[in-house]
Parts: sequence; structure tokens; C-alpha cells
Amino acid sequence: MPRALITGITGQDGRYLAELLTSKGYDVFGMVTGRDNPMIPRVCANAPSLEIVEGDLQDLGSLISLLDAVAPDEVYNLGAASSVGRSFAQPEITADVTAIGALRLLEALRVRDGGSGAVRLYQASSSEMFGTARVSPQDELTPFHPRSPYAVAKVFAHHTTVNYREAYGLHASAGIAFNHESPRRGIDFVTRKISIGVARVRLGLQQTIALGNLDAARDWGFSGDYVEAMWLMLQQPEPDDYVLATGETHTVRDFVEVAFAAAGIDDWERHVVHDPRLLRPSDVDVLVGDASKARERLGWKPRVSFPELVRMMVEADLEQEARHDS
Ligand code: G4F
Repeated sequence: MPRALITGITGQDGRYLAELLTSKGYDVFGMVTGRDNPMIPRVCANAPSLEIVEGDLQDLGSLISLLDAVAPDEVYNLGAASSVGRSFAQPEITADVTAIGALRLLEALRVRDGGSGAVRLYQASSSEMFGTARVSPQDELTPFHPRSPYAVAKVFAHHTTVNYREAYGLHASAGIAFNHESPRRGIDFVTRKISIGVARVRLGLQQTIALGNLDAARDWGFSGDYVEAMWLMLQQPEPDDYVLATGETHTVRDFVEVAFAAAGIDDWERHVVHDPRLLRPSDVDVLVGDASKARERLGWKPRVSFPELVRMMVEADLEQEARHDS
């Protein structure tokens, strides 16, 4: 049975990936920094054979010990301080976990396996790295212009992954994933904030949703589709980098409108208030990806459309909020 280690197991991608790998017969190990994490029972609920193990991207020794103990065939580095907004308030933690954390994991793999490439690594790179992109749509060759401490950290992690591949022969691939969402998304992110807010407005539990920049446009797909591409990348004989995207872009305003419509509310403007405190010191205006390479070489394409994604999230939150209220 192949063995996989996932960092960032409690995030939406970690959970969908653990379920996918379990269904493929893997032994799956999910890394947490401490066992008191309240997400652990929820993560294990849908992947009963998942084994929770301790390790920390901020501690090289713990990563070396963990690789020794788990002896994985594949490692998925999904762990990061992943809120772009919060990275402005916590730039140092962001850099340590997201940038140096990826370096530590690469070092642990290098020390353990040298250049054998026996262990395959997936690095979660991000479309945020493109930032103020001069080219649209963005592909694997588009230059980076990061606009947040988070994005700067991801650029470091991305280049370091490529460097370890070239310098030491590691089988290390990076997925430059555009925004991907799901009912499991954390409420720090705008899509889930909107879907929960819409559900609560529909149920009469709140009147308004406070939002910042409504004009930002993102290429939003479904997390469950994106983890399939992560797995496919590690099945390739040669490591490489791939953009993962839907090729469509929508504004935050579009998301709000479609979400309210999914809950049967047409006059959404009455329920949205602008809060300037939610604006970022620098934001990314528009992102849209070209995933031709992933389509041609991996045979991957996202299945869930933008309206289906929004509806899925709103319906899940309507159910959840109605349960909490009863
Ligand atoms: O949902 P967001 O916080 O996602 P963002 O910044 O695009 O980053 C996400 O996607 C990246 C690419 O995959 C990941 F690397 C990253 O880890 C994360 O998953 O914000 C989207 C847009 C921004 O322009 C933000 O300014 O929504 C705008 N926005 C408007 N009001 C808001 C809000 N964002 C948040 N989080 N909360 C608001 O109230």
C-alpha cells in the first residue's frame, strides 16, 4: 500500500485529499502540530483510516523524525499560514510557516533521501504569487509580482521547491492553484463568509454582511476537484509545475449576487455593508488562470462550475445554520 503524508490536514484541501487517497487504498498520515486541535474529530470522520501524527513546519527536527516514522512514498505540503488578510498583521509567522516551513520540509527530504527522488513531494503554490499580473490569463511562465506577505512567502517556497528539484534531483512538483473553495472552507475567506452570511440572513439570524473590496476578481473552483490534480501530479514520472484553474473569473460582487439568489433573495444590496477596515494595504485586482498544461499532460479539468460551487456552499450553510438554530 502506498503511504502518503499530508501537512495542513485540517484545511479543506487536506480533508478532501485524505478522502481521495484513502479511496485509492493509501495509508494516509495527517500532520498536526498538537493533538488538542478541535478540527481533528471532524477530519477523521470521513476518513476513518487516517492516522493523525505530530510534526511542525516550524521545527526541522520534528519533520526529519516524522519522515523516519511514517516512511511516506508521497508528501503533500498543504500546510501554511493561509489567510492573505492576516498575513499583513503577522508577516513574520507567515514567512516562518509558509516560506521557511517549505524549506525545512525540502531539507528534511534532502537529508533523508538525498537525490534519489524516492519520495515524491507536492508543494501547494498559489495564484497569489502572480499578484499584479501583467499577462492575462496567467500560466506557468507568467512572472510573479506578489502583493502580500503571504504571497511573498509562497514565491520563496515555490522557487525553493524548483531549486531543490534542479539542485538535488528531488521529485518535487508545485501546483500553482487558483482560489478553490468548498463548504469546508474556513470563515476567514470571503466565499465562506458570504455563504454563511447569506444563510443567516435567509434564516433571519442576521441582517447584513460586512465586506471589503467587492471589485476584486478571482478564478474560483471547487477544492475537491483540485486535490485530484495534486495526486495526478505526483503520478507523473517527472516532477513539474502546473497551473490549476477554471479559466473563468468573477468579482466578489458576482459571488454575493449569485449566493443571495441561491437563497431566494434578489435585493442583495440591502444586506451588504461596506467596511473599510476589511480593505487590505495592497490587494490583487484580477486573477484568471490558464490550466492548458494540466489539461494536456495530466488529463485534469475542474468539474464544478462557478454557479454550482456557490449553490453548494449556500445550501450546505443553510442546512448547518438551520441545525444550529433549532
Ligand atoms: O477569500 P480571500 O481571503 O482569498 P485570497 O486573498 O484570494 O486568497 C485565497 O486564495 C489563494 C489562491 O488560491 C490562496 F493562496 C490563499 O491562501 C487563499 O486561499 O479574498 C478574496 C478577495 C480579496 O480581494 C479580498 O480583499 O476578497 C476580498 N474581500 C472582500 N471582503 C474579502 C472580504 N476577503 C476576506 N477574506 N474577507 C472579507 O470580508
